[in-house]
Amino acid sequence: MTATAVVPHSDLDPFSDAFLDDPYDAHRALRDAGPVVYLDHYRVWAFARFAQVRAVLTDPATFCSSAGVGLTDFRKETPWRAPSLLLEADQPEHTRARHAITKVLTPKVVRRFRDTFTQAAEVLVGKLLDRGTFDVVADLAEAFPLQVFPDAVGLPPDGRENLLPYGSMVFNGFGPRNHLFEEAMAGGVAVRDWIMAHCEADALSPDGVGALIHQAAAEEGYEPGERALLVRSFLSAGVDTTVHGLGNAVFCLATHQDQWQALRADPSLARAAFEETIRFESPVQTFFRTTTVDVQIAGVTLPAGEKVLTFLGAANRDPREWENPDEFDLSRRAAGHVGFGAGTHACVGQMLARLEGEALLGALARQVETLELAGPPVRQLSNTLRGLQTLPVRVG
Ligand code: 4MI
Repeated sequence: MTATAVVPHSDLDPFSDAFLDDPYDAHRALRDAGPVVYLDHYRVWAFARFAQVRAVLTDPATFCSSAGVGLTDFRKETPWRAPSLLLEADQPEHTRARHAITKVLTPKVVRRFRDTFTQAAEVLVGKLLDRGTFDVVADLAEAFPLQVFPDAVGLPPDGRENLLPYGSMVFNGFGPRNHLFEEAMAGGVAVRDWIMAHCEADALSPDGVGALIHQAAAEEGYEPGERALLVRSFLSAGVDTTVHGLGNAVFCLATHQDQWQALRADPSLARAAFEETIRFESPVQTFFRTTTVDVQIAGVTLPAGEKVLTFLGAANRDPREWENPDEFDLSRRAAGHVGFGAGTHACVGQMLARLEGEALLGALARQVETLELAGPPVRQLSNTLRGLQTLPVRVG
């Protein structure tokens, strides 16, 4: 029998507004339907249980990335931008790109940013405390990464407003051509041009991470155009993801006052709070892979050349793996979640992301006594990312 005959089917649309707005009931339904589910809407195989998501991510030879990690199959359709040398590549090309980047993102370089990030976070939180009420998304979750990350990369001060619209194109671009995809891409030519121009060595300050990438990539034998594409990975992956992670973290804390009190009592829990946020409200909800061969998984054979969809956010709340998964709990061991992926493609910037989270949540814990919602949070829908558009709070 063919796999489509034995695998449970679902008519859920994981890229519909309703699903993206509140995915957790649908995640449970997908997990409970079986270890692998066929999504009739997109004709793809879906994995929502932790064990299978992890198995897919840690077998890149079988579940490849070079056909794209969105719905678009690069073997059949032209992608909206040149494929990433890092994200949308397999061995050996991926290994080479990854090596150029890990050569730069050493523990030493990451340590260099600790003081800068911490100080910037303390200053920003101090200003917001003076204001009393503010929008967490614009004034904190966007403002902070938009300052420290482009500084770290070595981008000039002008034009940074292009980073978030570009991120929106990247992350909505992984989904189907629905209204979110079209809206993100509309009028994006100027944004793309700015991004590509600022991946070039002459646009980057000589002491930043971008310049180091150019250097490391040159040593690996990459041509100038390819070196710029490696910098593009930073500008694609480094802003929207952390914006959503930081916004989600403050949202979780403001809506779980016991956990906020625990963090205030012990600001050294800031790192744990960020990690638990990545598990509980995973900023990157989904990624696709493509089967390279007929593959046996959970007792069925999936054909070669097909898209499979991994639900990272659902895996991170799978009760088969986690105790009380729907509880936001700083004291749990959240390590091992797949919010940063897993295996060879696991987030290469995760140490920088954690540093941003630790700096910002630490500053809040040290300076703020009361944190409460000052209005209804509004969700920002994205084909890939989970996060908020606005989050009004009052602090004291
Ligand atoms: C996981 S988010 C992400 C990672 C890498 C790239 C984009 C987004 C890229 O362009 O390499």
